[in-house]
Amino acid sequence: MSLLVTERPAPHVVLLRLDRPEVRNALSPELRGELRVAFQALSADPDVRAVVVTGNGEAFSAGADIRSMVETTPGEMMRRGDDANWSAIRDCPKPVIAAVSGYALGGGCELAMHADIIVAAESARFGQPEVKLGIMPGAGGTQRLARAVGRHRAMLLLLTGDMLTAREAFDAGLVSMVSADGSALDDALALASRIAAMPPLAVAEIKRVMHAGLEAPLDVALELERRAAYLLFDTDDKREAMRAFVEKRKPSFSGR
Ligand code: CO8
Repeated sequence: MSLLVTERPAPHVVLLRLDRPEVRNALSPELRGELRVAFQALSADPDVRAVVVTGNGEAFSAGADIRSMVETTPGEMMRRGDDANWSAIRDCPKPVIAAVSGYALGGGCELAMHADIIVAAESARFGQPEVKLGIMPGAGGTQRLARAVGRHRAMLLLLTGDMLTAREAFDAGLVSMVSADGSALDDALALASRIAAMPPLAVAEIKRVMHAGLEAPLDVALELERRAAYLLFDTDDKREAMRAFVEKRKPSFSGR
C-alpha cells in the first residue's frame, strides 16, 4: 500500500500527501523511497509546474521513523543511501510548497525546509528534537535552519529540541505565510495554481539562480542572476507578457 498519495488537484499542480497518520507521518525508509520516486517523476514531467507537499491536520511529519532506527548501526545507515532520497527533492527544478499543519519535527522539519515556500497553519509547530534522542539532524537541519533563522536562534532550537509556533517561525523567517487552521492546504494549492500560471521558464530560472547563488560569493551570484535574466529575454513568454501588458490584455503563455 502506498504511503504517499499523489493527486492532480489543479492544472499543472501536483499534490503529494504523506499518508501514515497512525505514526504522525513518520518518515520510514519506505516513505522516503516513495518521495524519491515521486519527485524524480514530477521533475521530469513537463506538465508539472508546481508541487505541494502536505501531511494531515495532526502532523506534516514527526520526522524519521524512530522505531526503524532503535537498533540501526552506522553501516546500515550508510547502506540505506538516504541522501539519494533527499537529493531527489533538493534537485527538483519545479517550485515546491510545503503546506504544514500540526507537527513538523526532525526530518519532518527538514522536509519542510526542502520546500521553496512554507505555508503553515496557525497551530503548526516546527522543531529539531533529535538531540533528545542522542542523535542530530542529518538532512540539513543544522544548516538550513541556521540559514533560515540565523545561527543563534537555530542553535537554541537544535540544542534544546524546543519547538517554534507558526507565528514564531514566520517572524524568524522560516515560514513564508501563516494560514488559519484548516486553510493551509487550500492556501498552498491556491499559491501553487498562481505560480503554475506564470511563465515556466522564468519560474525555473528564478528558483535555479536563487539556490545556486545563495551558496556562492555575492559577485558570482550576481553574475549568475544577470546571465539568467538576459537569457529570459529570448523566450516567447517574455515577448507575450510584455506585449500583453502594452496592449492591455491577458497574456497567454506557451512555456517556450
Ligand atoms: N517515529 C515513529 N513513530 C512516531 C514518531 C516518529 N518520529 N512520532 C510519533 N510516532 C508515533 C507514536 O509512537 C505513536 O504511536 P502509538 O500510537 O503506536 O503509540 C503515534 O505516532 C502517535 O504519537 P503520540 O501519541 O506521541 O502523539 P502526540 O500527538 O501526543 O505527540 C509528537 C506527537 C509530538 C509528534 C510526538 O509523537 C513526538 O514527539 N514524536 C517524535 C518526534 C521526534 O523526535 N522526531 C525526530 C525523529 S529523528 C529525525 O527525524 C532525524 C533523524 C536523523 C538521522 C540521521 C540521518 C543521517
